[in-house]
Amino acid sequence: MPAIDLPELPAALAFARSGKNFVLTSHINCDGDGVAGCLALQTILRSLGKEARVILPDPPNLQYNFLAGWEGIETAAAQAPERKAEHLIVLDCPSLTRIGVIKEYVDEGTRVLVLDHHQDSQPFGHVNLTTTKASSSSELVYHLGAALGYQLTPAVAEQLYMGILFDTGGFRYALTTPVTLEVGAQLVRAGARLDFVADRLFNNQSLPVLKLLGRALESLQLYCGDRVAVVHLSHADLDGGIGHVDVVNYGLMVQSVEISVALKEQTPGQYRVSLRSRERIDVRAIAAVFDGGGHTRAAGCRLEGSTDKVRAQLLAEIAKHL
Ligand SMILES: [Mn+2]
Repeated sequence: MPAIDLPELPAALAFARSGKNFVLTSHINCDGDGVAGCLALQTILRSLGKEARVILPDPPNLQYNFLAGWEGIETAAAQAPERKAEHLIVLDCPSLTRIGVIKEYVDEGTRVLVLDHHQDSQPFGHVNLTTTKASSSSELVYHLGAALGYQLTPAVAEQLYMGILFDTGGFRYALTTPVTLEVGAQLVRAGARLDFVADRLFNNQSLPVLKLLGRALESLQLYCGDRVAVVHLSHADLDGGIGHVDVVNYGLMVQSVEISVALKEQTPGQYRVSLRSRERIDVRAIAAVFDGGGHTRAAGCRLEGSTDKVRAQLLAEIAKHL
């Protein structure tokens, strides 16, 4: 059985076994790893006779709607819930501030378990199953489930496989380890359909989103001696409910580019910034300057101002890291 060193695994097992009612959640703007990991862990806990609800701070991207259990996902209401959580499990979230309105479910009686693999992860739980050696939170759920003696079903194997595929970009990014590949193999043995999941995850755009990607590529410009690519989508581009389009990775397709930046104007004058790098450059350190975070090769932050100002601020910081 593939395994990694997780010092708090015994405490996490005790947490799972001793609790009765669980709330599972992830960070705001939850990604494929968080959604898939929550759904898999929900089934694992239910197999132990526990009550487990997946309650996310905001509605997840419809891109993952092929996952088993999708229709049971709840979104937190803005107002305080009737009942606080007894046992809260937070997946894929480096700090308590990033659970958004889920904080309303926490009081002094709430026991918190954190499963996370971010470099800047803060141990904010009573128990913290955190390591940078796991590809994804879904991989951590695999290890936790295996240690609990859970027998994988095809549906859960497929959820975990999708979470891992999402975070590793199809087993391509550096956070993929030999253990990640072994876990992937176990999940396929247990019934995850690898071609189906890859197709649903990566060939799952609407025509408007694909056209938006075209506009993003059209905006691509190179800076710093062609070593930095910047794409930009204005609020007008993003308006109309299109919301999610993953454009930042395309900048790295340009041979000379070492850092790719995507600027998405979520609301007028407010930018969500994504950063990606090839080997060598730590974009998390760049994002951290602007109160963001993430991983060495993939990070993000938020900035305010005009496009020119935001771009200039970022390029000034990036230049220090080239
Ligand atoms: Mn993750």
